[in-house]
Amino acid sequence: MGSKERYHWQAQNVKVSGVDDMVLLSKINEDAITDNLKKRYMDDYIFTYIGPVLISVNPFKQLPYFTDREVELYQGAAQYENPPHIYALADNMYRNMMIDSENQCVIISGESGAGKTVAAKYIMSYVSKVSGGGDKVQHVKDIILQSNPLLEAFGNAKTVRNNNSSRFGKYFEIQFSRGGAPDGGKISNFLLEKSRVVSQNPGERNFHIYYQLLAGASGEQRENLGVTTPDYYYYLNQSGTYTVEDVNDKKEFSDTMGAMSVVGLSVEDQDSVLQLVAGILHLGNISFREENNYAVVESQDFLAFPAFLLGIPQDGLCSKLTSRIMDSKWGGKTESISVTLNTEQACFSRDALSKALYARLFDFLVDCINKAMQKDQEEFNIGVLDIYGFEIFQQNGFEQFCINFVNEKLQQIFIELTLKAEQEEYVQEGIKWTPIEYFNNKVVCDLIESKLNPPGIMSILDDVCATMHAKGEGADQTLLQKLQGQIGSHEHFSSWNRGFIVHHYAGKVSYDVSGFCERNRDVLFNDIIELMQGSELFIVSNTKQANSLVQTLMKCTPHYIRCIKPNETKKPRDWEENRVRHQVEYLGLRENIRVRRAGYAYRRVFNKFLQRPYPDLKVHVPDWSREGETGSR
Ligand code: AD9
Ligand code: MG
Repeated sequence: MGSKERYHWQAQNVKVSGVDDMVLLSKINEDAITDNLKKRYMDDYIFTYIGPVLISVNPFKQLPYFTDREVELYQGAAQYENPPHIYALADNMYRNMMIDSENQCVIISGESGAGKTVAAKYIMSYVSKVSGGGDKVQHVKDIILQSNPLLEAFGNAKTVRNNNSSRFGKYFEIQFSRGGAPDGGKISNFLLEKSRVVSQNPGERNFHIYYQLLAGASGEQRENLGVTTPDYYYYLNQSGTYTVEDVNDKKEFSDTMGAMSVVGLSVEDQDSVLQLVAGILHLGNISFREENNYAVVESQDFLAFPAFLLGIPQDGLCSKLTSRIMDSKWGGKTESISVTLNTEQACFSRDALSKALYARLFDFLVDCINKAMQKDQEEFNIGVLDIYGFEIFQQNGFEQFCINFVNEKLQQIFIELTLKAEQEEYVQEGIKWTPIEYFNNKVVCDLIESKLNPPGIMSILDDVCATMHAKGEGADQTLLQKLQGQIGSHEHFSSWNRGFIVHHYAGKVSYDVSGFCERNRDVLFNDIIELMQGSELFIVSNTKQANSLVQTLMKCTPHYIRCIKPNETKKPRDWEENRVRHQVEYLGLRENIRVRRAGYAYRRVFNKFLQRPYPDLKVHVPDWSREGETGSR
């Protein structure tokens, strides 16, 4: 594809202002960067580079340049030949993998609603379009693409910030044969926001699947599963929000069921999945009343149906929800005794069961998809990391803390590999170099995850959970005191009356400490586990896996997409200057440009350079004379 083709494409579709690569900006400051992004955005052009890093601004509308014509245009083209595009990045990953025989990954970051999941899907569909075929490969491609609607149904939800917010993290590896055909895949999922199963804040919904089932179930399903309107269910009626603008839950239900078939779930499995979904809803409607300080199930009528759906005996469910087996030491011997619960504890154990069941269900679906894409021997892969974005709500709890921590870690990888490593490389090579200052958020990562001296927030939390049997207020208050005592003077930490504040790379977040201990332990009592093992469906799993994720990413050649959210209204062409500038700042784009610009625009490890044919390599020399602030070369 040559310049003629490019001209043709631009003439057809878009006229784009600003510079394609912000390394070329004449001034490098937040205003100039924001302004450049704005000009392009107002021309309906959402992509801009900083060297190899792709910046993408959420357009909140479908744009015309994602057709097969663009797929063709970007295939095999060099980066500078065409306007910046996510297809160019995807193509680059694919070609790198084939030519260098190296695994690639793309880390997509940005706050909630910035467009990460949409970007991930574009990458997957591009790769699927440009790679080889054959029936078996086509089958794998179908699974890869259909896994998206399936996992979104069970793992995404409407939040106040995003109508289709991912409430789990996902690393999707597309595996390729030596010939470059995608013939396998593997999904790793982590940190599903389980608490959403049992409660949601105002304006938010539970996971999509619930509303899909309620809107789309057939007459027979409605009867078998006890399906009625959402306001009937405690697990759906707490937030008062049942619908999402422009979303047809009924149609989505049929898409979800179609996706289940594609990934190979038998009709029986599909029925079990829906039975479990409905079972959890009905479990939530079991309420308790207090009798002589003990919880009793309010109405036996509400027990029978969930017990039936979950495939467990009704009396067993009743006694496990209202009592607990505890070990007690007596005269040197340990005995198990049954302790009756109060209503608060009974609700807690009901909700713990629901969350565990849902998490197990989610893992089951991921396992099914993985089995369907499994191959014997792995050759190369391209990994796509799509997680939930950094979030600041009015009230932030343990879930936000975990989510923001994972984002903090991703920012750290970005810094390590693009800002720190690049600069160190220049120093090593003996190139004259004026260091560029940037905020290294390792200090915040340490504040959260350090094991000792001083211990981080996670360690202190684990410690409190391990030593305190009390739950609720007591344990959380102890946690707060210990945090103040041990890390109270840390520059990125402070406390307030209900919790603590972390000065994250993306802003200060006040966390409400209540519920931290309970959620961290996320206990499901042994006797409930036993009960559920009597049923066919379950086991419990899932913990925090941020660090093993980082190790996986570090083994690949990384690529980055930095997504920017231009407004909170979710409307097209709405540009909130201050919001964008804030993201430009905390994403470190200015530092990124400066490091990039002061260095070489194009470099590869020398022996790889020799191995690789470069028919179209032209060295790109920016006009250094225009700007003096970026260090000398
Ligand atoms: V979260 O952290 O999972 O809450 P994401 O994943 O960053 O968030 P998402 O990709 O879900 O955000 O984008 C939010 C919404 O913005 C989408 O549902 C689309 O309506 C809209 N969007 C995002 N990117 C594009 C795009 N390239 N073209 C059109 C887009 N619409
Ligand atoms: Mg998402």
